[in-house]
Amino acid sequence: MKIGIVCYPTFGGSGVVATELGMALAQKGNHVHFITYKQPVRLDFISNDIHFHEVFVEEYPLFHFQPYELALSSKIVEVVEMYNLEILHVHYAIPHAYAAYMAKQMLKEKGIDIKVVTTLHGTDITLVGSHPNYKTAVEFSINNSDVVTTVSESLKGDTLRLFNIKKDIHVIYNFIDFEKYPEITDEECQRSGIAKENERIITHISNLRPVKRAADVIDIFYKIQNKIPSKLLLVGEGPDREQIEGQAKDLGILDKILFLGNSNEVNKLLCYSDLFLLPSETESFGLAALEAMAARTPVISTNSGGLPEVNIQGVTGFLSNVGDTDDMAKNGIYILESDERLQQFKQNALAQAKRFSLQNVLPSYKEMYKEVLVDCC
Ligand code: GMT
Repeated sequence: MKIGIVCYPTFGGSGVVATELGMALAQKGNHVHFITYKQPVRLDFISNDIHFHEVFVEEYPLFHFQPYELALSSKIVEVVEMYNLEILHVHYAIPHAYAAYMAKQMLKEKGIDIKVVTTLHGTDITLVGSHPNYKTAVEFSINNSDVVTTVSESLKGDTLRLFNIKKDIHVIYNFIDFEKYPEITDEECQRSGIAKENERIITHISNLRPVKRAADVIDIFYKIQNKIPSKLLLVGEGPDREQIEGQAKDLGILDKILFLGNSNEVNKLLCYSDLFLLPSETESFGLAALEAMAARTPVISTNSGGLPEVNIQGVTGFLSNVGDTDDMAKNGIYILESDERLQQFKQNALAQAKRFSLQNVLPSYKEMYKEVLVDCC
């Protein structure tokens, strides 16, 4: 199959999923064309079957906002025509589904019927997409996609609740490529460089946007380290970084926190981890939690959005109400205070993550592509 993938090339979950999917499809012999404004950060696999097409937006003094959608839809038309693409798979509705619809209409005029698959990822529905400024266009582009998928049942429910949707929505869960999560021995992991032998290592990975409630991460960690000697690894960059650094300083725990910035090697960083914190306001799936579980790390999360579909209460970790940092800290301490219990939770986390392996999820995408193409011709 010849597939075009439109995504954000950054560290966000939607771009990560799109890139991992593209690489997996190419490994299976499909021709994959990434169309975006920068090389995707997770694109670490080079092959004849992977192409990257950069979307350029020229600055012009008249424009207060640069017309990215216009440049993107023109680039899609160019790439579909040049490489005879059969399917265009866009990740994150805004503005990708809208640009794909425009490209589809332009291609129709040239006698080309490109099939558009839109995968909704979360904030494109729950936070941004349903805002009155965007809702009409987002709803229109979802309804005019050939196939729509969401990354969890919860996000499907949100989409149907917030928009007037006239299409079936397929749920295809996010996945994990276990080849990137090999079993790492204690010697290889070298956790002694980060923490003392008696200390636990706690991790949080996110884009530090308000929806992640990073202040709750600091609060939970503060409460845990009062009872259990521990260190916090904070991976990611974002608008709340400065504020939480100040919060940690005020609480006197700055020396127990390592701010590591963005990383495209989270699989390696997670080998240090005993516990993962994800106290988000909402999370359509929680790819970061799944990545932690694949690295044998139990998860303390909220019970919002799709998190209960990933993190299982009392088995792979615990789920609490948004903002209940006392409960999250109590649950974290419960897991960390016993070596035996921690090992059991680690094993359970890995077993649950395996349900979302690439091998289990990729066939759903391939079947869906085949159905779209059969429907078309
Ligand atoms: O906020 C983020 O984490 C980024 C955002 C994105 O679309 O890039 O993540 C969303 O998509 C991920 C991949 O499908 C999901 O795992 C995240 O739960 C979702 N984030 C939210 O819903 C807040």
